[in-house]
Amino acid sequence: MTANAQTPLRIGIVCYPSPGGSGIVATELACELARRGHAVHIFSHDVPFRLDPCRGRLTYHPVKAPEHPVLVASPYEAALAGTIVNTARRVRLDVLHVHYAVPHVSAAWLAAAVLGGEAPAIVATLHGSDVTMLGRDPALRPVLAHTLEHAHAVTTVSSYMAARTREQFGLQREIEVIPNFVDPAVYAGPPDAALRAQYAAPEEAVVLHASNFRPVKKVEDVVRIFARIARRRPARLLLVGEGPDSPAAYRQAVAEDVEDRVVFMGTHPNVAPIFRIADLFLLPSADEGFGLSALEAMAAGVPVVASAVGGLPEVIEDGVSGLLFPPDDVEAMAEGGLRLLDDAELRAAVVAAARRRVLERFTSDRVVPMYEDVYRRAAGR
Ligand code: GMT
Repeated sequence: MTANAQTPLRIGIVCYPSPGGSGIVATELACELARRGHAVHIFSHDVPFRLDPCRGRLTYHPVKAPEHPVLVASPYEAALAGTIVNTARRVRLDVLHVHYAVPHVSAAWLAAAVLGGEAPAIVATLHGSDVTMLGRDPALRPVLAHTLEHAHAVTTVSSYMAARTREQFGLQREIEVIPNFVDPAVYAGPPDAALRAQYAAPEEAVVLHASNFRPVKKVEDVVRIFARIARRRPARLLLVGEGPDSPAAYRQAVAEDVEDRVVFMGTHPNVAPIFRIADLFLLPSADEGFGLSALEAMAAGVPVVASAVGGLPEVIEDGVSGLLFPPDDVEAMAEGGLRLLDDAELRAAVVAAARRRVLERFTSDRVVPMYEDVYRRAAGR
């Protein structure tokens, strides 16, 4: 039978299971692809965060690296390659899509070498610190540069990331930009008044930050900005997620004397209802490949104050669909936040523009076909 554009593909997706942006994008993509009729096989060392809603429609392959007294480091890369080989020999994958370069691109490369003529096309998507931080490591760089140069397709989540990738690895090849996406239906709808009442009194503004609390997210600045807002009007800060800087965020809240106004909510797989009850979202990061959480806020009708770094200016048009400020300028971000909270007209205009922007550029219906197109070209299907 001749394959046509509608032929379902057999797609392997490799990602991290933890609640970071790359794993979330990979998981949401896997679910969308399965919904569109493709056979999807997901490879990870644990069940990915946010996989639950579509579990029945795809196959999860756990990657377990052996432990042995001789092994000083986990042979995860080899175990991942071997798991991919074992699966591909059974189901003949058309495409293997790896999210986050380290060590997924080299594991895919190794699997393809073992599979030979049966190997799937390798598609790599680069998200952020895999290029901007790990990509700078001299021990990782040569293998990353070589495997990326020779993958069937490379995509990045913003033009900023494409430029950083070219510069970091000296790549000559084409890099396609495919942005992060959301299903707008998941974020639409009114705030849940009962949920909101659990966290804030009616007169209090709900300020939100959600991340994996890594240093690049600058959660101490989130608290600094919030404290400046809370000195001028009643407000609560909801912190969704956790990570290495959670203790620093708490210490900062104590130092600013706002710890009784800050709620550490921990990690939640279903964040949309929490986004919907917020009045302001803060993302003062030092860098962002894209800034998925800002997009989630925009989809939920929450105005965003963020730093003008990385891919964020490609997501938010400053002064139109959100407010951007130089990183570290907590005073300006607090002033911007207060304007959005206190000026109903500005707030309504920003929220409407942000929603329009999400619908015009960043919905799953627009973005997932971009990946399908890459897969078909890479696999010749
Ligand atoms: O932190 C990273 O660099 C890795 C990644 C993750 O898994 O947390 O996050 C990145 O990927 C997201 C999805 O593409 C982007 O929206 C985030 O901006 C990006 N984070 C950073 O660049 C800091």
